[in-house]
Amino acid sequence: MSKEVNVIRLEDYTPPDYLIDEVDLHFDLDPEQTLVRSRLTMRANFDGAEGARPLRLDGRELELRSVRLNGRELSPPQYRLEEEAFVLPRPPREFVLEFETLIHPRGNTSLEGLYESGGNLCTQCEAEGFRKITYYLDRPDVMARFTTTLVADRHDFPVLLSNGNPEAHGEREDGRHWVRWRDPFPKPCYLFALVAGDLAHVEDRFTTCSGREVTLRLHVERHNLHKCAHAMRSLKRAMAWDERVYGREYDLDIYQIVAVDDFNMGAMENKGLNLFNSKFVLASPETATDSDYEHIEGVVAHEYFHNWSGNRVTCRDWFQLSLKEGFTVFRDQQFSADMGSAAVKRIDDVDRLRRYQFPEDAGPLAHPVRPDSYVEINNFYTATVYEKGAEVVRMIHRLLGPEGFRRGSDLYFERHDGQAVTVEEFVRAMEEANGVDLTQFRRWYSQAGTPRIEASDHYDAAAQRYTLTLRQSCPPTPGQPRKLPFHIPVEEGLLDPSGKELHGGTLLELREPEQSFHFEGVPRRPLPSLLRGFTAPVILEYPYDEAQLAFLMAHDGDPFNRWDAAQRLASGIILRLMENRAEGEEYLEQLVEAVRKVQTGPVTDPAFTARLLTLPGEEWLAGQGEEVDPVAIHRARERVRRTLAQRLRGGWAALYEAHRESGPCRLDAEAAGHRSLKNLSLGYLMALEDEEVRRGCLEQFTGSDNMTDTLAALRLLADCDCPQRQPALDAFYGQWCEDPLVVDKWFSIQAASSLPDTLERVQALLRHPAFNLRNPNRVRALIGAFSQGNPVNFHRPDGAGYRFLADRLLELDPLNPQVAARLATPLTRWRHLEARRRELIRAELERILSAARLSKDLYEVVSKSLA
Ligand code: 0A1
Ligand code: ZN
Repeated sequence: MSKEVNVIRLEDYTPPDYLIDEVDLHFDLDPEQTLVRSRLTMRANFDGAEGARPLRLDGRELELRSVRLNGRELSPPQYRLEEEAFVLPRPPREFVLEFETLIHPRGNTSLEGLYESGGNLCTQCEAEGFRKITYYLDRPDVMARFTTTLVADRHDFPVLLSNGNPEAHGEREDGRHWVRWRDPFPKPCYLFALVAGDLAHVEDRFTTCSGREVTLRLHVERHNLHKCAHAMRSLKRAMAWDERVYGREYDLDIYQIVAVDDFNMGAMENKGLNLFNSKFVLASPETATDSDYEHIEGVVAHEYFHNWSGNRVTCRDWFQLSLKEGFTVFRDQQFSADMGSAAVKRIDDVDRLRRYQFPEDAGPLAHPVRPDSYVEINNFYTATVYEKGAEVVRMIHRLLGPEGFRRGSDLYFERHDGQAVTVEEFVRAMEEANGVDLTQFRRWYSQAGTPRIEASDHYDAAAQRYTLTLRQSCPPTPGQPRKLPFHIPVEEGLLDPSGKELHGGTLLELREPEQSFHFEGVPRRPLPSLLRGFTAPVILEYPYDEAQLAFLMAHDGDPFNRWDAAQRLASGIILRLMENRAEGEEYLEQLVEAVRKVQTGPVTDPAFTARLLTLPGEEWLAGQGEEVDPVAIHRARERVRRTLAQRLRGGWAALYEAHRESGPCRLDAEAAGHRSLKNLSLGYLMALEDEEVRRGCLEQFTGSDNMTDTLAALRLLADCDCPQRQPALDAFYGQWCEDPLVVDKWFSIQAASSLPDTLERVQALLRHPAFNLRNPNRVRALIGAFSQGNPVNFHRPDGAGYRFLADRLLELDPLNPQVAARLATPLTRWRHLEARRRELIRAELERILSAARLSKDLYEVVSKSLA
């Protein structure tokens, strides 16, 4: 990294020199100018003479009005102001520091610190946003008790919220009112939050396992009150589940969620006061899809689970982010699996991991689950820290079993309640509660890259012995040229030619670079089913032929591996067709027959069947090769889709009919499963480019009473150059232009269309009155959907897609660096592309880097991508 940037390293960690025990905050709120008064009760945290070490408090973009030490006003040189710090050269060992600072919420477009959204004021402090509110030790290992008083105009801001329990409130004569909140639990400042606004709420109650009554409130804009039921139901389910599965009880009198339209991420677990992107709260059948409903349930649970995994036990430093995120993602995945179809949930989670995390691990930004260094911590809220982190916790769960894992988590929560700890403490609790040694296993936290396992086997008929040999390796990643072997749990099963399980559910523990496992008393040569349930985040290769994959797809006792076999089968065929290899055609026949079997067989779980019949995504396929041409991949995949459509037309039509609902839309998982299979079938039928099918699709679009079916039909129409397209898009916008979350869908659908003029349409949409570069959801809906969800157009051979994205990044970076850096991801995935596109991307990255004032966020991502 050439620009002068400060690299933060794990090895440089030292405990804080000073601690804060109590924080008393007072906000005089106003969108233009807010006065923040803070009173910090502090003490030294080192042995040595008074004043031996200076105190440095973090602060950014603050206007300091006054500062007092033990009641006495200070002036320079008693203190020093730096660009991002307040420095007190010689503080006493125990003292009270009081600040008055001014901040400007309305001008804050970064959506970090205190900002305005839809006329309300709210905060986002993780990871380092609190320093944009007041001077503070903005690091997670400084935990303090917070009292917060909010004062604001009664008319504009009738609702005033912060962490903890409400303590007092009152009116003032000048039209302002105030509320005081007290949070009894010590917390790092990244968990601080406040909200001031004109909000309505729905309320419910939850009685905890020890009989305490908790008030649950969901605050939204008044016109959205009817869209809260699902989020509230999800919250209550999550609370009950965490008591039952982890023995974790909620700890305050009130739990509140606030939905805001302008939010950089999904949601935030501030103590007792979660802030949510409204996308993960609001749902009604007319406006939200089945997958929106699922995501809401998952995100509500995720933030709730953080109350223990993250808040009661927090991170010592930001390198430990996965301590809370990996564990909490694992917990929310378990929860969602329990609420619906566990097999489908596992498939969706692995699909997501492979789509987002595997490419990250194979690219220039690869980093371990516990990174060693960073420039901007906001860039490390990654699929590796979250999703791979969850897989690492899942492996521990698999190795210890559910009871052993629970013993470990009990010990972890008990031992570290109220502390800021590291990944090491988590692993140690798991070890000590179970008397196991996870020394080698710890490498999953420190070594980046996706391990590969090559499996081979040997059958000795005379001895009736089957031998499976697994060989592991891991490619080099930035800063890590060589890797040590991982400890990898590999679940396997052996099938005999009739599909009967000869041997199932054994967990092999691979620790060596190469290891053989012997199975005695095996009467016939078996077919291995490997890595069942995806017991480890690895790429496993075994020389299956097409017939064997079709066999596993039909007969494997593990539903995950049935799906995986289907993916392997389809990927192999698409990639061969792309290379114009003759056997591709022959194998395509086998795929047609395998799909026919599924189509005509019994359907017990329609959601699972829909997954089984979904072709692998283009990004995943691209990641399978080198020197890849994304346009060729798209064509080959389309070719397979069309062939399946033409050869099995009757089957798709029959499935479509069989899974249509009669009567009004139901919202349960079963009905959602039927919709997913029905809409998948419609997708294949639309590949026929047949007028009658198009009419049917339009009928579904106009006649549907739920967003899942409406959107599925609209997406297919938007993807086809037909007269029905534009009127449908116009009608949709006309109907929903007042609903921002639905308008986002309208933008996304157009941006993801595979039609050849999509980039030009996207460019025109930038000028649409509803487009707004300051709203992250809108940015993701248009620019994100185009660059991450539309490979064939983003990778246009003329490089116009890359240029488009680079232009947008340069526009967005000064407004919202965090979102700009995230949006740059597609430009970091160039390694597997063919040479010309690699060069085109490089040129755009260099153009960005030469821009005059780049944020740390975007600079880190772009410069590392070029390295
Ligand atoms: N801790 C949150 C994620 C989050 C991170 C940063 C944010 O703003 C910069 C917001 C949310 C979670 O895991 O849900
Ligand atoms: Zn989280």
